[in-house]
Amino acid sequence: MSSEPQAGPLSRRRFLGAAGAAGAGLAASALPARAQAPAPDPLITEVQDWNRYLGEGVDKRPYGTPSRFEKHVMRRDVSWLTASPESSVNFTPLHELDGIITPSGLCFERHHGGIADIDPANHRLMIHGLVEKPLVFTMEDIKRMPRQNHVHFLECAANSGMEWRGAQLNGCQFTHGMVHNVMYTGVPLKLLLAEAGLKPNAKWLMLEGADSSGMNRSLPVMKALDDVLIAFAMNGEALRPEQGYPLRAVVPGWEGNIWVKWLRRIEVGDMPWQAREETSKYTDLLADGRSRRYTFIMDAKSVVTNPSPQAPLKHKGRNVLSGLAWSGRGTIKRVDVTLDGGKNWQSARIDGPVLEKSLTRFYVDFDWAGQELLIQSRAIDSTGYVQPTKAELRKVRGVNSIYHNNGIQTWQVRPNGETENVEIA
Ligand SMILES: Nc1nc2c(c(=O)[nH]1)N[C@H]1C(S)=C(S)[C@@H](COP(=O)(O)O)O[C@H]1N2
Ligand SMILES: [Mo]
Repeated sequence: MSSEPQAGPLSRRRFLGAAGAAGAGLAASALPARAQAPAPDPLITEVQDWNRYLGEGVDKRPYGTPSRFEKHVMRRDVSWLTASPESSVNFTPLHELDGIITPSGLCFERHHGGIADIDPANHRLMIHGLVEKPLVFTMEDIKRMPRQNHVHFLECAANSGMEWRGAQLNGCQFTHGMVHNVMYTGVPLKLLLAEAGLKPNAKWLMLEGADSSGMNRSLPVMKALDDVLIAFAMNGEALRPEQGYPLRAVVPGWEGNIWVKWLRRIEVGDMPWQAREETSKYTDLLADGRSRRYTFIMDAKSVVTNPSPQAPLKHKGRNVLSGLAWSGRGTIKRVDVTLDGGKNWQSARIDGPVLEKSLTRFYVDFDWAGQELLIQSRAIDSTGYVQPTKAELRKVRGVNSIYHNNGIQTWQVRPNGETENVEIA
């Protein structure tokens, strides 16, 4: 893909767009630069194949897939990050997406033991421990209980983890792509717990997966009684196998690790379990050797997805800057954007639904004269919390950490449009 600003003959879209905008009386600065007159364009003057021949019938795509021209839109992994693809991660192509919903087939995946292949007829969820009545639910039992729909982001605590010691990976897919945003359908966990009846000393739950890693995490009962869902559907259809089919925990605003997939067991106890994933992993080793533990909530964060290293600027004049902001503590109240490394800030235009603990889409419509840009975004959430700089984070947390890096990201756009991951002091 060329990152040079486009020269050459005007495209049809460009010509019509300019004429239409002029007709609507927009300010001159909002118009793309244009040549004197459009060159003759065969895409306008000649009939194309797709306009001449019958297309495929309705019997060819019982389950639809994207256009063959969209094959570059895919999850990507970084082979040197992990020892095997079964205990690994791939990344959401954030720079190719818009709006707030992540298409199911593009949601990043994080597995500790590969994808469990579960026949829902043979799947069970057991609730036991400090309960009046231990219970075993089939999938059909769960689907006969009152259900709810909620859109939430899931962010792995290791998202941006490679960036603690400085700019590393060249693309927002890799620096920020361990996040997805999905509409879930499921049963509130508090309803399942009410059926089993919590004993008075019930304080913690242990959630366990049915995959080969049997991954487990401790969840405080208070959160379980608040907004946790036991979900069987995402984006209107059954969960994808990668996302925990047939059943997963949805723990809004909290780190992805605790969203146990292929959920098969909930044990009720009075203390946390000190599982591997909450002791050796997903804890933050501080500069003084102490370790932050049970840091469940994902603080406010944002990233400019376009332009970014995989999506350079290609045109001078009118451009759309786009990005995502989210907070595990509520909604996004405002996003500030700078194009000059923090000298000037403006409020971005938020468009689309602004939901609790959900990705939120923002835009800045701007003119580019071809100068170097240093682009940053800064999220402010409904609690008033302001996304910190990386320097501010390092002051408190040191550089031993892998997890919970919500620092401000910088992209440098060069005069030729190429865009790179950088840090500025
Ligand atoms: N059973 C089970 N649940 C799991 C995992 C796993 O390996 N096994 N990975 C966890 C981690 S670390 C994350 S970040 C999220 C990733 O969810 P996703 O694959 O839907 O993106 O699932 C969590 N739940
Ligand atoms: Mo994770």
